[in-house]
Amino acid sequence: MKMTFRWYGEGDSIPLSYIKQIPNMSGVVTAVYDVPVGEVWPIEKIERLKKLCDGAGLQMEVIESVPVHEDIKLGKPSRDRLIRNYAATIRNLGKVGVKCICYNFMPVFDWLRTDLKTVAKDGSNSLSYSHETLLRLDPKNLHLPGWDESYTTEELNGLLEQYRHIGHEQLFENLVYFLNGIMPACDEAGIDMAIHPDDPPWDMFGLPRIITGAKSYDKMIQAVPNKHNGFTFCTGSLGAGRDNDLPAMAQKYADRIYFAHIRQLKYCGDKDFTEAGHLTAAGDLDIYGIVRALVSGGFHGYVRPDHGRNIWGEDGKPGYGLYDRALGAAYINGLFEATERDGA
Ligand code: DNO
Repeated sequence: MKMTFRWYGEGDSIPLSYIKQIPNMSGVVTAVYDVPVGEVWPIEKIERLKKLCDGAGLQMEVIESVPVHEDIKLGKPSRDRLIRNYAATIRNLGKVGVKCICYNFMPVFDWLRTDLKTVAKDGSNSLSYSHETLLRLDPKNLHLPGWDESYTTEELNGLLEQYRHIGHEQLFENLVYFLNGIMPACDEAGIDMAIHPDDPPWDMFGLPRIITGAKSYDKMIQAVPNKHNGFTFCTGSLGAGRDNDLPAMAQKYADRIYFAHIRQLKYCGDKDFTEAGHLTAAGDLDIYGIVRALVSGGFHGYVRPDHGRNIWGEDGKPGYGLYDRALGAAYINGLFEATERDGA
């Protein structure tokens, strides 16, 4: 495995030099943030980012995310041009040595939480989700750090309206159409596409969500067998779905999991959860069992510690501060070292 750390580009308050000091850090997971969704990422911008990473002694082999334009998800006629643009971005990324692209196919909204700073007994704080609170939220007025937000309120209204005609099957067909359109570019560039699961893995505000567990994984592989069609195994997103057996999934799909987001959840209701420190004992997901299953399944992908808490007085970007993610990386390194040596 290759340990990585998410870095939000030059606007990130965490310097690359700090990231480099975390043990076993091979590189960063980053993105070009100032190109409108749907347009081609110019090679100059990609090269600039790559130069910064090189300068810090960090690789830039994973991009999270190249966002997918809503017209592609909606299957609108403009999608063919947008898919060509996406393919051009893939080729440009391939030129600088990118190996893996994390993306998602969630309509309109990316990950959702209802509180960004839930305070724990020890004084740390983390993200949390309450289903009851969510049901009371106004979808037209939601913002989360890290979202690719590019629409006005009117556009958002329009989008929500258009999705009223899109069900799960249609959305899945549109995903397959997209993947078939970009696979030739992936073959050429040697880039793996790693879809991020829907977070949380259920429908939101009447919008369909389709990447929710093992059944979706099987369906995707069957529809697009090309090896460049793979997964970002996000333990926290999939783990919010109480029916998902994460160690079993990790073992079964290890050779299609190109990127693993590892984080912990503490359940506090049928659908509710609070994010916790990475340690297995800190929550309800068997982080040790998941790593062990990845290793024994033959996983060779990238890993990053996902959402951390705010600890030691840090007031970081929710989920993306330095300290707890660094602790997470150290813990995950230990799990991999131990399980790899044991031959899992
Ligand atoms: C949240 C992240 C997601 C993820 C995208 C991938 O913390 O895991 O925003 O980057 O869904 O496209």
